[in-house]
Amino acid sequence: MTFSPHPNSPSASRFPVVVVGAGPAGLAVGNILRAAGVGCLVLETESREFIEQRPRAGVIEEWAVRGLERRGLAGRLLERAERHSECEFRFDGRAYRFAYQELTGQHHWIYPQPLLVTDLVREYADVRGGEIRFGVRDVRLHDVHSDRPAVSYTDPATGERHMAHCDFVAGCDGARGASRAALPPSARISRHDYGIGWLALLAEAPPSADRVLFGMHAGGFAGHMPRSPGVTRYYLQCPPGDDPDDWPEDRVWAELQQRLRAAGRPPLTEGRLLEKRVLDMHNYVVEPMVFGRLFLAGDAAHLVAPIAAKGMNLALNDAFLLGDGLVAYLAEGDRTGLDGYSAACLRRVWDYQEFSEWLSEVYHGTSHGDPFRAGTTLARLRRLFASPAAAAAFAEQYLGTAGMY
Ligand code: RFL
Repeated sequence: MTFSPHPNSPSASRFPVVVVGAGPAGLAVGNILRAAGVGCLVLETESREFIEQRPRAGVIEEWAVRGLERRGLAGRLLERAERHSECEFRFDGRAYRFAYQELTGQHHWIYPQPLLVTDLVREYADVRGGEIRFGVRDVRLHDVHSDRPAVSYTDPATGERHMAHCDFVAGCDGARGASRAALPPSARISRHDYGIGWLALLAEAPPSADRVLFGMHAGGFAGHMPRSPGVTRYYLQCPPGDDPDDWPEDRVWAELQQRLRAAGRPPLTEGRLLEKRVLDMHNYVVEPMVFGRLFLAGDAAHLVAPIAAKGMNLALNDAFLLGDGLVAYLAEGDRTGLDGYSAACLRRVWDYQEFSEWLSEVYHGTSHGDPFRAGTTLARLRRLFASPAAAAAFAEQYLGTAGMY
């Protein structure tokens, strides 16, 4: 390992790697580094309590679960997560089960993101002894194009400014972090806006089915995602920028009941709404994902609207590749993983973006008032249930099992 000497200043420190952001990506990278004995510092703007409760994702693909397991990070997940084998499409007043596990041999694992983050923080900080600072302010990246990059931040308790020198910066601070702000003009950012909003809801209500439900309805898409025995995530398509206050509980449940109604299925079990926010559905991809000594991972590099439940899975894929690549280089001088990092991540990123776009048309194509789009959307749906080849292709993309990654 090659480390530069400690800078001669009381408020400066030196780590082989500084990880910016303690979401799934940053914490997975930190854990991989600590397991190999590589020193690192994780910087996070929020408090530990906040990140351990922030509700978001819930669906983890089986390859990602196995990736966590191989790195000793899935103990509680394997004990507590539910496994799903099928999902259900509802359209034209009927329900159509889609048994993806029979087609791929793999499951979706249902484990709320705050539980995964809680597990990863505990393992990193309390078990593997990793350094982490919560609540830091004014995080700034410096000299990432030199071989002596650094990250500065303000300590929330003292107000003192610190400089952490390092060999590499892992930019894992999501869509609005300091890493994205530090990108050079050469970064290409490709964007796609669906022009659609989703009202994202968390309900204190048991799931109404033991599977994910997708409702395609002339009034708009609706989704049902089990999260735990007492909590269910729901989505309702709405105009982008809609005000959540225009969606009182009565209106929410009336729309959900209507859009997810299907012959032979009971009405949804209703409950108090714990979260209600409007997401404007858009995507972006930053290319490449490496700028000098700054390696982006997760939402900092690519945002994928939660249409196909892919964002956290991509964040974990990046983290595995980056963590392993950094360990190989810092411990053995092998640069192969770091050199191929961006291209390897982007293969899965673009494939998942394409699938999300395809699925978005399935979800939303019947609700635009355009009979042509509604016709082609229904043709896609019917094909899934009539053609074994189409079903196999869908299952492979939905579970992320393609061999090409
Ligand atoms: P995160 O989770 O945003 O973590 C970034 C962390 O960085 C901190 N931060 C900073 N730290 C230091 N300095 C700064 N300047 C900083 N600025 C920010 C933040 O506080 C945060 O702690 O990014 P990461 O690790 O890349 O993980 C990405 C996932 O969080 C995201 O892709 C998923 O939540 C997307 N997503 C889903 N993905 C799935 O794979 N399956 C799902 O079922 C799924 N459901 C969802 C979702 C996202 C949703 N929302 C809220 C958009 C459902 C929803 C409703």
